[in-house]
Amino acid sequence: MCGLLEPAGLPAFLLQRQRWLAAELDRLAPPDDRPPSDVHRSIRYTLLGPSKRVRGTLTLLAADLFDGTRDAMPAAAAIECVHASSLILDDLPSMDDTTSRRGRAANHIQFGEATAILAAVALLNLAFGHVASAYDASLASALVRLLADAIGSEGLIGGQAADLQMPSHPVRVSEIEPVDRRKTAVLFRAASLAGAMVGGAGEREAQRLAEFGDRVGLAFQLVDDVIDTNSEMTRQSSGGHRGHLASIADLDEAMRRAEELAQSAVQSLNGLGERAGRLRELADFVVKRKE
Ligand code: GRG
Repeated sequence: MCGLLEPAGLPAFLLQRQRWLAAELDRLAPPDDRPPSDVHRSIRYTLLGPSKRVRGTLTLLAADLFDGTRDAMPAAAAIECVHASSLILDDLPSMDDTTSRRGRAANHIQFGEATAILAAVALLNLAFGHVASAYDASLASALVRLLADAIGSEGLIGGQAADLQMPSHPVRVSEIEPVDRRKTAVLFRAASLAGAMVGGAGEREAQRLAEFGDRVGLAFQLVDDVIDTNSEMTRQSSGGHRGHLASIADLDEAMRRAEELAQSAVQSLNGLGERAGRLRELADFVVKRKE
């Protein structure tokens, strides 16, 4: 069954959507005992592992703003598949070279590098296949395009390529921000926009939600960089080291910027009505989280 990460202070409606999403992912992932069972175990290990599932939740909350009749769950699950794929690839020895993730062995440590790579590619196929079969042709093709652009060389792949070129010394927020935008904010933007598209948002509403996703995603990654920099400093002071990892020179500056981005994300929700309150709470959670 699915792992849930329930950080302190997570509002009940977020927890509820995390649970729905976890159940959908459990149904979507091929069973462990179906061949090739090593690849299926590897897929399930990361897709159903302990996660906040914040991106898929964002898709569900964005769709909730509208009175559309289409179910946003397949789009949200596809976004989570892309996220899981990116985590597996990110940890590989040729990338961040990380041996642990979410408090346990990284996927390639648990299953070997070849299986981890196959699982990561299979997760992308799962994402595309799922949206292609869940929606009518026109929405499915728009969502496939959205995912392809988000993953591509101007999205996650481009962000990761830039991340690998980052200097090993601590950097200013202005240096890390363009990398963080592609590496992380692009998928948050796609998650929010996918919800708008499934919900049946108009062009201006969709634009507002895309902006919300972009800003909240960048804030999320900056907070992540601060958490990582803090834990790397603790690790180094006790003689450890965690592979390639960009770190932040001025943690206060990064937190100020994250808070500013979260506020401006909330401003992009102006005009979207009462139900946008949940997205405001999500933005608040993103900057206050400690893990
Ligand atoms: C082809 C999909 C694909 C990617 C290739 C490897 C890569 C390019 C990109 C890596 C992008 C990446 C892993 C960015 C880090 C984003 C990040 C902050 C991850 C942690 O997110 P959480 O905290 O994770 O939401 P949980 O564990 O809660 O699911």
